[in-house]
Amino acid sequence: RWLSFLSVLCAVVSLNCQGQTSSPNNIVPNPVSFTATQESPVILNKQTRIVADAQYQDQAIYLRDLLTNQLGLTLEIATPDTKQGRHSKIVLAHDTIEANRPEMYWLESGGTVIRMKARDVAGMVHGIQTLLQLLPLEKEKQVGFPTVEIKDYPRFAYRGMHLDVSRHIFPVEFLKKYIDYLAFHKFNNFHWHLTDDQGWRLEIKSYPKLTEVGAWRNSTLIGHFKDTPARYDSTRYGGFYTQEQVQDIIQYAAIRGINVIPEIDIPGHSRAIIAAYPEFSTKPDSAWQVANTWGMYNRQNNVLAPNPATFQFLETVFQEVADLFPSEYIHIGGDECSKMWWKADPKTQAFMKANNLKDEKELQTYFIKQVSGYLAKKNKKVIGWHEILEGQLDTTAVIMNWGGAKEGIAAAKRHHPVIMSPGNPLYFDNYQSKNPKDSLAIHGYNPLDAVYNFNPVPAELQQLKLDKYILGAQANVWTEYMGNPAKVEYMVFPRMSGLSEVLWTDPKQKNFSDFKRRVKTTLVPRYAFWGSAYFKDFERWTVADK
Ligand code: TNX
Repeated sequence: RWLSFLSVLCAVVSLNCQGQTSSPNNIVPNPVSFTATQESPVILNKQTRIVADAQYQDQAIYLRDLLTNQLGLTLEIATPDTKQGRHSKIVLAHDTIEANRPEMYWLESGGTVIRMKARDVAGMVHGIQTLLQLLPLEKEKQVGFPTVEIKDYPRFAYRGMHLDVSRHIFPVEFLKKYIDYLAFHKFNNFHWHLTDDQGWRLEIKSYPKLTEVGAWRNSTLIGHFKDTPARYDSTRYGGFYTQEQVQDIIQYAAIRGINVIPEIDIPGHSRAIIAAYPEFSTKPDSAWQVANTWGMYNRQNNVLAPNPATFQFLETVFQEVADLFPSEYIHIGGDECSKMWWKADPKTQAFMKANNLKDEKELQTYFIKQVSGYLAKKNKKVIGWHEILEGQLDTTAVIMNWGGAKEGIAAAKRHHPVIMSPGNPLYFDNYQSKNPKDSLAIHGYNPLDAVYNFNPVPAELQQLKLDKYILGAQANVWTEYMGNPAKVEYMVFPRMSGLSEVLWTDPKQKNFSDFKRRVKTTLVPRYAFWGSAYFKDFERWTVADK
């Protein structure tokens, strides 16, 4: 049946079928249900119109621009009440009855119509991605779109990709490209790691020195190769995003169905803050510099001191952040807070005593609770790295476990929602090959099959019927050794494509060798079309390689 479908398709769009395999479903991530019929395809040409309901006008423009880019056809956009002619149509319909789940879309095509139905923007955007994957990557005057029926929705509600812009900063244009990558792969959250020891990257109007001072360091990474150890020179490096740029990015993402979650990492990882405002540190008289090297920075002070000025600062900053970002969740970091500086500081010890905090873990929890309180006043909830559970928090706090699965399991047992992001296999800063000449990366080995075969729901939680606490998963892209956009792309492709299927597709419909086939038919040509770098040797390296 597939073969005869393909031959009809090929007869009409003879050029476009070259190189296709015998399966008509080349879509990544694999949809819930896909049926193709033998009817003749819908012909798209420059008369074709995009007919969009009021809710989807922005997505109509988004689709038009993508079609222009991909096919060289710029279609007119109409609303359903404008008089329709005999031209073919791509219909973007708002529908809550058939599209009865969040982020769901139906895509049906036949005769002269391609119709997509969705109840929300994200669902419509997902439909658009599928539609584009069913079209060739060539400039054509006329193309045939196969007659299909696709009903599709995600396995997990949270599907995230993170990007660290502190260790290296990337231009706004690249952040938009990154958001396009997320949209293509049907992710719905961009976790933007905006602050760390090596640079504060977000304009804060009430504390201008955060960017005047905190955004700059005196070291630049040179060399990206494993066989040449990382070297630095002492040129000034840095930069930041203005609030205007941030708003532009948020809006760009929203049109693409993506929520932007900012992370302001406290009370550790705060060296850039104390370089700008030493009064918030346990050693206010020291001249701290923004960190010039990587690592946990244990031995050098990077923690906030619990004094009134610090809490005033945190309240003001988090309120400004809450006003800027529409996201329901704000990430407050909370990872790797070194306790030694609190232990060594008499003022901190006095503060702990006065507030009945028996140890430094309780002080850390105190920080998290204060900040959660400031955010609650702005109707925001918090996400934090798993260390925030070293104390008792109320269960609205979402936990991102970066160690192993075990911290995620522990959090779910305490009835916290969990976003699984264990280092193994979801740290995309780790190596994807054992090739000694591979580009420089950090510690572990997370090849494509490890990512593809990852199950965000541990069996133990399933048995305990606690799996409902798993919201989804996220891969993290720490950029110590990613000094430019091409290196980021090299590290995320095709692993991010693999993760998209983990998060979207029913496990019963997953198959690694078929996935690799689709990477070749669908993704490799697109990586090239986008001008993106990627790791080409993904079939060679697997977890079995020692
Ligand atoms: C640990 S994971 C960190 C980051 C580093 C990363 C390198 C986490 C929450 N903190 O600061 O960039 O390791 O893999």
